[in-house]
Amino acid sequence: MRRFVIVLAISISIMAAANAGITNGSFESPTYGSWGAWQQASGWNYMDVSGWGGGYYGGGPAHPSYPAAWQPQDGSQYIAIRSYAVWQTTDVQFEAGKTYTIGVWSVQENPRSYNLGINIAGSTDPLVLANGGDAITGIAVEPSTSSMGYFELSYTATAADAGKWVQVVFYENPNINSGLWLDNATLTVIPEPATMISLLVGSIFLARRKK
Ligand SMILES: [Ca+2]
Repeated sequence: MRRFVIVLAISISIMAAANAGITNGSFESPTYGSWGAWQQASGWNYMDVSGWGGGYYGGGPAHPSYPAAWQPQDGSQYIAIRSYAVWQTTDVQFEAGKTYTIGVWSVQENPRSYNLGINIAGSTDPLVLANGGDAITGIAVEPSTSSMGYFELSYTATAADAGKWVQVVFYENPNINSGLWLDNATLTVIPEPATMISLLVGSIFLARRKK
């Protein structure tokens, strides 16, 4: 039984691989000595979504004048955006039937609804972001102003998505224009139910054989 539990635990961890494919999801690289405007996190692309050039982004350890609630959730660094999007193409390609969950931690400057946008996009070209119109799915949520909270968006790929590169996008709604802090972005991939069942059956079989 103990062996079965161990094998089962390993199987489950293989089934749900957190952070698969996201580069620098915790915004820890490069290491900055202090918070700075226009400091970028490696692996991420920054895009002005305001259309009026009045946005902002920054990154690094928490600014000394930020309140206690606005601190990194994971590690020692995080980023801020206002009227900007940050996005990246992961090294994961969609497979039909698998479910893709993007998670991120966020806190915002002012209480504004629909301020944090999370999109999942898919490109046939790993170097190009499908623009907003090509987002496969998206949500907009309202982070707390008093503490970092976790938000996520899930999507199950169809046959039409298969082979496209999974792209993750976070943006601050340019019609709202209130600062957002972000940390600890993750991508979790869950196989379709049939695959999960066969993995479970395989685990049971292995555990029995080893008795
Ligand atoms: Ca971090």
